[in-house]
Amino acid sequence: MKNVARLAAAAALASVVAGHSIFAEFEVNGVSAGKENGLRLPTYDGPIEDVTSSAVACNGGPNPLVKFSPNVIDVPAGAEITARWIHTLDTDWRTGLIIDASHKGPIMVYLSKVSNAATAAIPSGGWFKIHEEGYDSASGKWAVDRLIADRGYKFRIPSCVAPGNYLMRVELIALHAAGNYPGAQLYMECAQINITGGGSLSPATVNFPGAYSGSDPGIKFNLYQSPINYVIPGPRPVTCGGTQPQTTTAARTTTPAATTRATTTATTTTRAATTTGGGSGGGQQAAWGQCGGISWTGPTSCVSGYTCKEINAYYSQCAP
Ligand SMILES: *[C@@H]1O[C@H](CO)[C@@H](O)[C@H](O)[C@H]1NC(C)=O
Ligand SMILES: [Cu+2]
Repeated sequence: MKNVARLAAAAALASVVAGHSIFAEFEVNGVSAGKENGLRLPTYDGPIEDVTSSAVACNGGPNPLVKFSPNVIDVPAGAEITARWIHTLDTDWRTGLIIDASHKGPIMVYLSKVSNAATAAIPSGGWFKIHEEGYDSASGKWAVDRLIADRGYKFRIPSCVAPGNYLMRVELIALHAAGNYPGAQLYMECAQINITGGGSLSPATVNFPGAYSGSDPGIKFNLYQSPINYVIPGPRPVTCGGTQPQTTTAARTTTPAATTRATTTATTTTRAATTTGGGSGGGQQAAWGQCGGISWTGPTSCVSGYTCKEINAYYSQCAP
C-alpha cells in the first residue's frame, strides 16, 4: 500500500515540476511568522540560473513576484530563524516534499538594509552575508541534506547587526546540473524583517547581481566528483567581534586571537548526521525527478508523458 500511495503521489505531481522548491515561511525563535507572511513570493517554484540577472537578488524575472506581503516581521538581533522551503506553495512542510534529494548544495543568508522593508525596491547593493553552510566532509552532508532531514533550516541573526528594516535573502543552490554554466539552480526569496536590538555592525557589502559569476567554483561545480571540495560562493559571513553568529553549540574556550581566526569559517558541523532516504527502488519517478545515474538506486522509469533523459553520467531526470 505504500507503493500505491507513492504512485498516487507521483501521479499528482506529474503536472508540476517535482524538483523545484520555494522559501515560503519562516520562524523567529520558534514562532512562525505565518505561511507566505513577510515575504515577496513568486507562485512558480523555479530557480534562477542567470547569476547576472537582477532576479538573482530576490527572485522574479522568469518567476514573476506576484505575492507581496504587506507585513514586516520583527526579528530580535541574535534570534534563531528557521527557513521553510516547500516544493510548491501548496505543500505542507510537515508532511510534503521539501525539495528533491538530488538538489544538493549550499545554503546562504544575506541582508540588505532598506528604509521600509514592505515597500522598498529590491536593492542591488548593500548585501552582506550572515550565514553559510556548504558541504561537510565529516558527515558527507550538504546543507540541503540537513534542510530535507529537518524539514527546515536554522540559522542565527548575528547579535551585532544594526537595528532597522532589512530584506533578508535566504538562498539555496542546487548543484545537480552545475557542471556547466548556466546549470546551478539558485532558489531564493527575500523576507521583510525589522531587526530590533542589535549593535552597530557596518559590514562590507556586495551587489546582486555581481557577487557571483558563472565561472565561480561554487557556481560551476561538478557535484559528482570525489572527494568533494566545495567553495561556497560570495563573501564569507560577517562575525561579531569573534563571537560566532552561527548555531554551533560547542563552547569556545580559545584565546581571543584564536577565536577570531576560528570564526572565519561558518560551517556548522556539530549536528549528528541523520540520513534521509535516497532512491526508493521501484515505482515511477515524478516529472523532473531523478531517474538514473551512477549509484542511483531509485526509480528508473517516469510517469506518463515523461521519459528518463541523461544529463550526465551521474544524473538523469524525467523530462517531457
Ligand atoms: C522596528 O522595531 C522598532 C523597535 O521595536 C520599532 O520602533 C519600529 O517601529 C519598527 N519598524 C518597523 C518598520 O516595523
Ligand atoms: Cu528543481
